[in-house]
Amino acid sequence: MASTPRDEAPTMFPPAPRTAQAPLTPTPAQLTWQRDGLGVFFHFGVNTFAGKEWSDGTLTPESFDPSELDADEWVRTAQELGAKYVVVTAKHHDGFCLWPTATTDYSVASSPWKDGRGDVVREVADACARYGMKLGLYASPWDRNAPQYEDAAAYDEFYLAQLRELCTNYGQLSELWFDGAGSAGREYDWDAIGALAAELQPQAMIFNMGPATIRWVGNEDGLAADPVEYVTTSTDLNNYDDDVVETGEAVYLPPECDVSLRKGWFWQPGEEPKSLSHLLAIHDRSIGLGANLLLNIPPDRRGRIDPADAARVREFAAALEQRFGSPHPGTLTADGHTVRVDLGAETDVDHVELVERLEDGQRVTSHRILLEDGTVLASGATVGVRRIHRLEQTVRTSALVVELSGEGALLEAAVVHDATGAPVPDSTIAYRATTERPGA
Ligand code: FUL
Repeated sequence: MASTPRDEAPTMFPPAPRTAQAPLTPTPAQLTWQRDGLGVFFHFGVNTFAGKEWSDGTLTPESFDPSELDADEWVRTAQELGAKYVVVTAKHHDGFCLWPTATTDYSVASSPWKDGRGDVVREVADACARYGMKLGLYASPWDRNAPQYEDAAAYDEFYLAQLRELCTNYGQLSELWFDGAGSAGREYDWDAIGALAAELQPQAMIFNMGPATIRWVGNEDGLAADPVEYVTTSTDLNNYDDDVVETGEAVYLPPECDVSLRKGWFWQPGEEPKSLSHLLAIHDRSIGLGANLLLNIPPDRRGRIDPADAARVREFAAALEQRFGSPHPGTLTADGHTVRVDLGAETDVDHVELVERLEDGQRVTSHRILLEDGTVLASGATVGVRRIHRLEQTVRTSALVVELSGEGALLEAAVVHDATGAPVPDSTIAYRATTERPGA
């Protein structure tokens, strides 16, 4: 995997080797993406109409016919949850394209939807523009419809042409989502793909493959491992194989946790959204640990958000608002690795959120939060772009002390919350997403 210089748009050139004493630093675009924190995934395509998670490229385009597709509703739902970006499955493994591509007939142009004149990617891009939402696109490298897939050179050319359309026609993209599923053992022309992305979408994050700038967290449960480290030398390829992609050298590659609101990625009749307490736990163990969260809310066969999902998302948004909607920022005074957080007045505190200064790299290796009398309220390892501690009990205080370890460790902010009466996360999530390959 190639990587990018830290302070410019991604290019094809790997950075100079770094030493352990000089932590890798994020590009401004990586930092912006990390600060955005929350995204919403939309899995939609021929699978939606067949009740399938994967299909093999033989489902007829005739089946794709959403009766009331409402991209504004998709994006509004994401916005109401506080998401800053959305990612749409422009092409899933089946190869069906949600935009009228010139590269294949296997697309919306061959469907009855809008008499073949529709473009789902355009509708979502336009809705994003209306709502001030950033747009990311998922385009599966594994393509089970393309006849040229077995011919690597021919497929590379075909896939590049698809990516060129997507990177040219839909405005600025925040993320190109390269799913490694089905691609174990297959090499694509990442040099050319990276060059295309650098030329046409230099600000877009590259998810997990090729010249990646962000990585997959390694599971589809939406849960990051603690500590969340941004510098790594490897990333897992996909949910179904054990393949690990070695980066060859240490790279700054922050993780994104993807998880579906429902059991499956595509809308299926009879599935239910996850419980509120489960979603809150996912929030705390992704965003709360300094990773990004990409929550999938799959549109149904009408092209609308299922009412049960919409209701659960509203509950989730309301609970997050109750927990974190009235932040109380502290004033920081640092003395070496000890930071005093002045709250200005006696305040009820049951959550503490720390923000590390990351421009010079992730430096904090461990931290503790204390009262001024030395009582330890919380402790942990990394802080990163945000670290949220839910305290065992509410304390009333006008100041906190944060002790940091790590060379050059600095806090940018400390914010406290009083979430009295708010719904609480499930601390014992039993659910794990399947790692079985879905049948086609
Ligand atoms: C997986 C894919 O195989 C699923 O269908 C889904 O797209 C998920 C986000 O990635 O590995």
